[in-house]
Amino acid sequence: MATVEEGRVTRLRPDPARYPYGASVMASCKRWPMNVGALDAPDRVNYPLRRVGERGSGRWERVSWDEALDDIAARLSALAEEHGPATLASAIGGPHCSFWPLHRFMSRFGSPNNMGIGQICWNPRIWMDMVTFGWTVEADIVPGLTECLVLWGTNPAQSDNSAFWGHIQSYAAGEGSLVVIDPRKTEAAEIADLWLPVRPGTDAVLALGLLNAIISEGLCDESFVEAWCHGFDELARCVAPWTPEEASRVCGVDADDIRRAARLFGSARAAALVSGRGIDQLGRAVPHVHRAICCLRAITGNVDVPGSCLLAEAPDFISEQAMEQSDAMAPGCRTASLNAGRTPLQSFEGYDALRALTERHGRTPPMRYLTSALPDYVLTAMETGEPYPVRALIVNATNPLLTYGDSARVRRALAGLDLLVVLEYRMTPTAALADYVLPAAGALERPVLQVHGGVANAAYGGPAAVAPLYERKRDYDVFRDLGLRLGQEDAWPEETLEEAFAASLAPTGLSWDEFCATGLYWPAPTPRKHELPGADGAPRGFATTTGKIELASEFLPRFGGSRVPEPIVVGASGPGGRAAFGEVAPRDGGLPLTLITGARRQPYNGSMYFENPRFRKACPAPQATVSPATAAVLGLGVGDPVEVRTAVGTARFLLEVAPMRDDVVSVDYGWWRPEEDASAPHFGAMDESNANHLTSCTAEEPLIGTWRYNAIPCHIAPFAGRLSWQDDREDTTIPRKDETA
Ligand SMILES: Nc1nc2c(c(=O)[nH]1)N[C@H]1C(S)=C(S)[C@@H](COP(=O)(O)OP(=O)(O)OC[C@H]3O[C@@H](n4cnc5c(=O)[nH]c(N)nc54)[C@H](O)[C@@H]3O)O[C@H]1N2
Ligand SMILES: Nc1nc2c(c(=O)[nH]1)N[C@H]1C(S)=C(S)[C@@H](COP(=O)(O)OP(=O)(O)OC[C@H]3O[C@@H](n4cnc5c(=O)[nH]c(N)nc54)[C@H](O)[C@@H]3O)O[C@H]1N2
Ligand SMILES: [Mo]
Repeated sequence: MATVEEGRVTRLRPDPARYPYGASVMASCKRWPMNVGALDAPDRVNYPLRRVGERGSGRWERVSWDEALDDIAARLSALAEEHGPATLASAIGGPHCSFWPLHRFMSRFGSPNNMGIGQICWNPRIWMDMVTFGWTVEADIVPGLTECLVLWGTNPAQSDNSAFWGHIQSYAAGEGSLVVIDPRKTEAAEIADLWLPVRPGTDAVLALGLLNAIISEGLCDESFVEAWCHGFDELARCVAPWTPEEASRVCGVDADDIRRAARLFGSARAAALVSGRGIDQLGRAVPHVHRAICCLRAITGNVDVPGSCLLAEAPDFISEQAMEQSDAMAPGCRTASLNAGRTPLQSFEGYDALRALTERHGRTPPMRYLTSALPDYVLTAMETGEPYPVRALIVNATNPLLTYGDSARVRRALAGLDLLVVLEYRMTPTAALADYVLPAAGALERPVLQVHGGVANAAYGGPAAVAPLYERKRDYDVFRDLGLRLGQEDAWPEETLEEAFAASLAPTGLSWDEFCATGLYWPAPTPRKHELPGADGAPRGFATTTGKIELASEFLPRFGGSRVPEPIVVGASGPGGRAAFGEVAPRDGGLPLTLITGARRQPYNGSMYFENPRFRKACPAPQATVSPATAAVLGLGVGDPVEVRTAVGTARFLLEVAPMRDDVVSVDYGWWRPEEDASAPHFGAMDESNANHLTSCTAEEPLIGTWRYNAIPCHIAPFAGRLSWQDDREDTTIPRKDETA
């Protein structure tokens, strides 16, 4: 609830009448109050800026929007003339805004080259859920009804410290059991009944072990399997070798604990499971882990049942897929796809095949996400001109120099472009390389309608509090204005974002104002939809090839995938082990460990909010976390500087000690210094502690292309020098070595 005086927001309060409200969440959340200050922060970009010096030199001139957009449109036309429209790529990141305006622009311009981070966040689960169940499922955690909850590779205490984490805490305080699968003893693991400290990258084997135990102990829901599952015998055969003892040898979890987890999950009347990016970022193992999780749900009868998980409903509003206008793609768009023939699922072929199934139940998958181009391929096209040159890039709401894999590669590729346009709030290292930095309107300056990628009948949002300040623009207006300059008149009928949102909500019968009154549209999903009568009066089943849940997939083999989940292990723990990622030479006093990156930590988000002095005081330095035993072997204590090296590069952190596996180091991601010069060669100090100097974005998984941010062989050693963060230390609260237990 914003108080607006003379066009400025002077005060913000939580609004108990609107979603999402929770008194204790609002009291503990550090982020919402900062929005007032962020609106007028001195480092916000307020006017379109055009590069005048050399690329990255940090020399800019202020230009008008007309000058900027006229020139960008002219240069895009010329580049498209020379190389074809696919020479333009776009980059997005986390769901900071609605991405359909950018994607509509790209579809109409004629380029399929929208890069995202979907292949390591969201897509793998969406793909495997859809392939197995005919659509996505969401956990339905109901205290009193849900008897077992598994959190797998997710730590909502830090990543979703909203009503959701509160909900999990109250669930855990009740009768239901909580199982946490994570190499770190997270806050969630602390309150769990059972913590399975899995060796990073071995989750597929752990899942097969759980399936084995459930089947061999007779914990399957036999009537559900009989009626609704396809390929049970085949699944049973493939999990047979993976007794808890066998699985234990690979995944490092005690065999008895695997059995206990299987019993908790398998004997619960209703069991729910939530997975996170811990298992989305495992390269080649990813589809197998997700498929095995789908099978766990299915053979225990925990699909589309209250208290377990519910299949999402088709949206009543106009889906994101339609808002993107991806069916109206300019000719040539599809054939130019860099994914074609390389990542057969994450491609138009895979998408069309999936859609043919789901549309039988009236559901259209989000095309732009499930066909988005692999950063690896787009960067290669930038670097080498193969298979054709990608010469221009529009970056919207992402900071790829810090958040995409292999930052040095990303920086080189972006620095070599003919045209780089960045829509941003502030001068990030990515923006510093641009030809144009365009000032984006932020949270209070634009209406919001978030629709979860369009895979559910759920939307939340609300009105803008104020019109954009200075010359900032909403991204809808930027892409519309650019589109109109490039002959896209028929693509942009609504003049404003509010009108576009109103049009998309129209089929629900709600006006924009009616929606804004509560900020939430979420009719409760109907359970057991497979039992509803289909066209012929018989139960309609699931929208898969066989009409059943596919434990053995009839779909994936069409794209070179396996029918049943396989025991794929990646990283240091996998076959070929450390050599698979290149040899990392040991150094004096150091240790070879398995690296995981980016475990979430409040109050930051990705590469955001480091400009906030209060946050920096509370959390002043990027940390590398190891177990107490590992710290002892290294002879190091809390706050000591360490250097982490992989086959890709080096980054430095201060040591943190916490309960976790001894063979793992977990490093923070996103760190840079917004208070320093973001331009070359300093780039806001992004080279000192950047987790993505340690990762690669090489497409690894053959169906979707998922790369790896976890389970990476690395070497950690004491660092003899001083880190810049230590100079911040005087006025900070980070504990020193002498204060450690
Ligand atoms: N504060 C904060 N919140 C955020 C974000 C942020 O940057 N900061 N980012 C947002 C985004 S983009 C996302 S996608 C979500 C992600 O939200 P979550 O999915 O909850 O991600 P994390 O909190 O990082 O939890 C991932 C967990 O996986 C574990 N893990 C690492 N490797 C493995 C492995 O091989 N196997 C298993 N089983 N576990 C492993 C890590 O130890 C970590 O605890 O968070 C969102 N919320
Ligand atoms: N090593 C490692 N790397 C990771 C991850 C990891 O766990 N480990 N996680 C990955 C995951 S899951 C994700 S989703 C990505 C996140 O990657 P990004 O989305 O790139 O991460 P952010 O730092 O949150 O970048 C957001 C940028 O967009 C700007 N911004 C925010 N909101 C808006 C807006 O509305 N409009 C505009 N124009 N700009 C805006 C911010 O100022 C900021 O610079 O990172 C990925 N990278
Ligand atoms: Mo993400």
